[in-house]
Amino acid sequence: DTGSAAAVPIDPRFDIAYVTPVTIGTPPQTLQLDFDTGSSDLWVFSSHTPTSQIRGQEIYTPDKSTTSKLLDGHTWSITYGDGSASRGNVYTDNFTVGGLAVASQAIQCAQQVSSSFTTEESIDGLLGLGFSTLNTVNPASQLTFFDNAKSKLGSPVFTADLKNKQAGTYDFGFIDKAKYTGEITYVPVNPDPGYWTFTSSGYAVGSGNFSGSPITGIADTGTSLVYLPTAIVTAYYRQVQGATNSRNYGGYVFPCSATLPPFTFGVGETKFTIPASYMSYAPVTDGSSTCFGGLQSSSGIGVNIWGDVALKAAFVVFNGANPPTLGWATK
Ligand code: 0ZP
Repeated sequence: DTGSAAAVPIDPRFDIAYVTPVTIGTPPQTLQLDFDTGSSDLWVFSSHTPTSQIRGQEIYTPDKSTTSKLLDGHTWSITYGDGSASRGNVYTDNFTVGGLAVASQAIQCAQQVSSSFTTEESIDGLLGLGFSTLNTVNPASQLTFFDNAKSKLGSPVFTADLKNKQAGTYDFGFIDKAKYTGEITYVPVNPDPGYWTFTSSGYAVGSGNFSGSPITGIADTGTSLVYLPTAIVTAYYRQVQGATNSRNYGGYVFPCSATLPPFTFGVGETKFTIPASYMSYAPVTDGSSTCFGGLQSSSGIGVNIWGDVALKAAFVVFNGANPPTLGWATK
C-alpha cells in the first residue's frame, strides 16, 4: 500500500507549521494534523476536550464512530520543546492518511490542552513520526502511524516534500521521482534518542568557505526554524547588517530591509542551500520592520534542529528500514 497527502502551511505568509488531512473512524471524521518527526504521539482535539479549550478546531468524537474502542486505563501526557502541552485518554480506531489505512491506530484524545494549542485554530492535533520509543501512552506505549503501516508499505519509508508558502506533500511507502532532481544522498540515523538524528557534513554562509566540521542534529518537521550551535549562528549573523541577539524577542533579529546571505549545509557530499528569503523568517510582530531570523542558536535546547526552514529546501526520505537512514535530495 501507499499513501499521499498534502502538507499545507497554516499561515501561508510564514510557514509556521503545516497541516495534513487525515480521517479517523467509521464513518470517517476528517481532521487536520501537524505531522511531527520530532515526537511520537498521535493526539487530537476531541469530544473529551473542554469546550473552553477549543476555538474552531475540528474534533474527533469516538462515540460517533462504530469502530472506536476505549483503550481502558491508558493515559498520555506530553510537553513539547516550546512548552506547549496536552494530555488525555486513548482510543483505537481506523485511521487513514492519503488513502493509506491502519485498522487499529491508537488515537490519543486530549482532555486538556495548553493555551498555545487553543489559540492555534488550524491545528486539530499532531501526528508523531519520530520513533515509537518516544510515545507517552501509559502503561503501554503505543506505535506511531508509520510503524503500524510499515508492514503494509511496499517500501518502509515516508518522504517530506515541504514547500515555501505553498502546499507540499507527505508520501508513505514510495519515493516519487518527480519530486526531486539528481540522486538521493543517504546518511546513517541514530534512532536511540527517538528522533531522526543524523550528522551534517558542514555549512557555509553565503559564498563563504564551506566549513567541513560535522553537525549532529535532528530532522524535525514539527519545528518551524533551524537551531544550530552558537558559533555557526554568530558566523551567519556577522554577515547581516544590524543583526542583534535580542533578549526581548528571544533570538536573532535584524532590520527587515537587510540583505541576508543564503545558508548552505552539507549531507554527505551533497550541498543544500537555504535561500536568503527563507532565512528572514518573519516580522517580530505584524507590520514590524524588525525581522526574526530563520536560524537561531540551539544552546538552550540541547540538540541541533533542522526544522522546516531547512527541510523545505530539500526532498527528504525518512527510511524506516533496519537500520534507519535519512535521504536528502535537491528539488
Ligand atoms: C515550534 O517550532 C513552534 C513554533 C515556534 C516556537 C517557538 C519559537 C518560535 C519562533 C518563531 C517561529 C516559530 C516558533 C511550532 C508551532 C507552530 C505552529 C503553531 C504553534 C502553536 C503553539 C506552539 C507551537 C506552534 N516549536 C518547536 C517544538 O517544540 C520548538 C522547539 N523548541 C523545539 C525546542 N525544540 N516542536 C515540537 C512540535 C510542535 C509542538 C508542533 C507544538 C506544533 C505544536 C517538536 O517537534 C519538538 C520536539 C523536541 C525536540 C526535537 C528536541 C519535542 O518536543 N518532542 C516531544 C517529545 C516528548 C520529546 C516525548
